[in-house]
Amino acid sequence: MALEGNMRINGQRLWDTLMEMAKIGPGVRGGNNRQTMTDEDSEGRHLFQKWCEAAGMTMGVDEMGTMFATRAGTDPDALPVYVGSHLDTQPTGGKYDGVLGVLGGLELIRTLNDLDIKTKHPIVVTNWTNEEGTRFPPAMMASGVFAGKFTQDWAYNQTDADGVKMGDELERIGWKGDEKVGARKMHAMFELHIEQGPILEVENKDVGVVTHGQGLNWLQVTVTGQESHTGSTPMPMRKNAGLGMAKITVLADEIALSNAPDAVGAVGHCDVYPNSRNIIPGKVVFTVDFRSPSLDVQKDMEAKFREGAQKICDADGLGLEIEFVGGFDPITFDEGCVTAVRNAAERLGYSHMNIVSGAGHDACWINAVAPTAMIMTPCVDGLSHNEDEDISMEWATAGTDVLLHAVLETAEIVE
Ligand code: HGY
Ligand code: MN
Ligand code: MN
Repeated sequence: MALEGNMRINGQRLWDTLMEMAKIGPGVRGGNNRQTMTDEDSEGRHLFQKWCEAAGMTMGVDEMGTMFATRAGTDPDALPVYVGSHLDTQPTGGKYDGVLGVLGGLELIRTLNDLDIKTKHPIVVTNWTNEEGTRFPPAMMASGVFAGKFTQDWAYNQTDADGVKMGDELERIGWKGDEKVGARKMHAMFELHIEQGPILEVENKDVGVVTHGQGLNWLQVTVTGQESHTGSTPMPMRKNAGLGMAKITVLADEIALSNAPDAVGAVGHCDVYPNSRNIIPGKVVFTVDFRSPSLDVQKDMEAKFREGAQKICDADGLGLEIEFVGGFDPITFDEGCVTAVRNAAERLGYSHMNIVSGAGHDACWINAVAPTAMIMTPCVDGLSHNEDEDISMEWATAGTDVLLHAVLETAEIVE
């Protein structure tokens, strides 16, 4: 059976499945708060496993809790083609970030069952643990361990704001599997994901053919001053760590803008101590997120930031510590897989364009150990990591149709 343009997924079933998952870990404004290693994360995992088993797949779980649902191929020795993304969300996340890639993979399997299509290579639908890295940094944690970028023990010992360890939470929610992380070998991997930016919608394209991913640096900054009374301490005597953070936040913005239009930078997290209305902050801990498609720019931004932050703190008599928390170099996806994605969009008649991923994804790490590519769908106003994140059923369907065809071209249909 050849790959035909009329082989398409069931868009309504995909949409209904997305809405069903969105009921787990609801946010406060219509999005989701299903953070990694929470009871809501576990509930979503159980629902995903139920759906996978109903579709005839067998579930494996590794020691980082990543879930691998397998549909057998006709050749048991053939390496599987992997799809998937992540079910964990930001604390004020949307319904589609990551989830579309996991449930789009499930829809692909449901469609193969409907069409009674067999493939030479097995197909595996994956839910990567802790892609967001917001509760337990860094982002793409489990896929990073899988690709050998972080050790498992280091990951287990990462703590959240309350000092709780990731490994302890993984045990508590009962999702620590027995498979050795990274033991699985892949024929290829495709990740479907919303763009999380405005380009595809502005360019009126159905599908993004992701050729590259920009690099990312997360730097944790600790500025120390002196706690003292906000009323009775004369201004010249103050060692205000909060003021230091404000100046360093502006510095990060200026460095990113000086590398426009591709580089970006922001402070997204900050903890002020003692965080009292009438005490000058004695310590502030915050994270700077720098990204660029160019490794040289990425390194230059970090160097300029370290130099500039030290100058600010020296001038204000403040202490400074900067710790590299996580990140990865810009990546180029596999030419063969990218071509399979482009062929799929052409065959299906979907408008498409090449695009560089602005966000980090599990595929960015898996690209280091297997031929990998990504498929992106537009999202409304380019908004993501916001409960108002929104996509259309048409966009979700087009992206998943392309995923179906790219995977079938790679997993080889058996007559
Ligand atoms: O930070 C990222 O780029 C991803 O959304 N975790
Ligand atoms: Mn994501
Ligand atoms: Mn995200």
